[in-house]
Amino acid sequence: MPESWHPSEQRIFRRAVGNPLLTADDWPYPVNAVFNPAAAHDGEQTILVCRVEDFEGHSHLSVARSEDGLSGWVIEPEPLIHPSHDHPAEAWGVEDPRVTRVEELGLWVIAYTAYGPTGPAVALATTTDFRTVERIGVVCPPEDKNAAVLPRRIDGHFVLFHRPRTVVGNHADIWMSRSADLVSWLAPEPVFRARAGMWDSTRIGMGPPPIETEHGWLVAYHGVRDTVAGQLYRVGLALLDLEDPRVVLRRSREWVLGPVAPYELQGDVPGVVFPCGWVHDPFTETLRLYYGGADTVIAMAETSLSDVFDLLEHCG
Ligand code: BMA
Repeated sequence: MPESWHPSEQRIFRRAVGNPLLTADDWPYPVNAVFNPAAAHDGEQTILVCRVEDFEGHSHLSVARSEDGLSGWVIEPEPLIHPSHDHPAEAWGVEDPRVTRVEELGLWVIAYTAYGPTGPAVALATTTDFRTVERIGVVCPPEDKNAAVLPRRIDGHFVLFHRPRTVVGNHADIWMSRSADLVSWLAPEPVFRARAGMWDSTRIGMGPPPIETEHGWLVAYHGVRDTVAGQLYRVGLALLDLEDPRVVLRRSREWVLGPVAPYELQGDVPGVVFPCGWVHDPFTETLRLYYGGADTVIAMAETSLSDVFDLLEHCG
């Protein structure tokens, strides 16, 4: 199996030798799959908020911690967010978290998909310690998912990226909304769209919360393409304007990570790499992207900001 086979992949991401880093076998109780983790670093440890699917087919979110972000994971025996009767919008599970440190509030904000009979919706919760959460609740009604909050306000507003399913044209693109309080959100504004004829032609969705850099907000997103063998989920990069993130400064034409490793090609949903978290180490410039492989396991691929900017510099 080639480690990578595509020009952008060769230049950018290196898969961790220990992939997959976490599987269902690592869990302290029987589960079907662990995938699509949010990622955070609290100054001491890498914290993954993992989507864990049980044998009813419902997901909950559980925390795994590691000193080096690669090994020695300590997994909480109790879920951090579990569907409950008090939250009917989550009756079918909670999925695909993204975690943002919002310094102004002294909190981590978790954006996740609340899944229930009315469809997937965007929900928010906050935590200080990844041991308990305060639910804000559903903030974008169905059908909406793939949400991530920016770490700071822009023009007095928090910003949430999300993926509403638009009625006209049945598009599934990346939009953003603004809020003064994280609770009430203004009408969505378009950011960028699926590209006809390309690897991200069917649907796109925000990956981890964008990172603020001197060049703009760095975005990793997933792009989907329909094929006769099913859907392929790959990862692309973009840069958004720092003060007006509706403005796309750069966008990779090629994907930078796609399913080629066995743990990305075999599993419950073959052909999926789905990133929800990354950890940037400002001292080493290392950027670690944590992602789900084939909706079954958790893996990581590493790059550096300079490699990322070298690539984006050559993109329109
Ligand atoms: C998307 C989400 C993800 C999943 C992906 C591939 O719609 O539901 O959780 O990883 O499909 O199945």
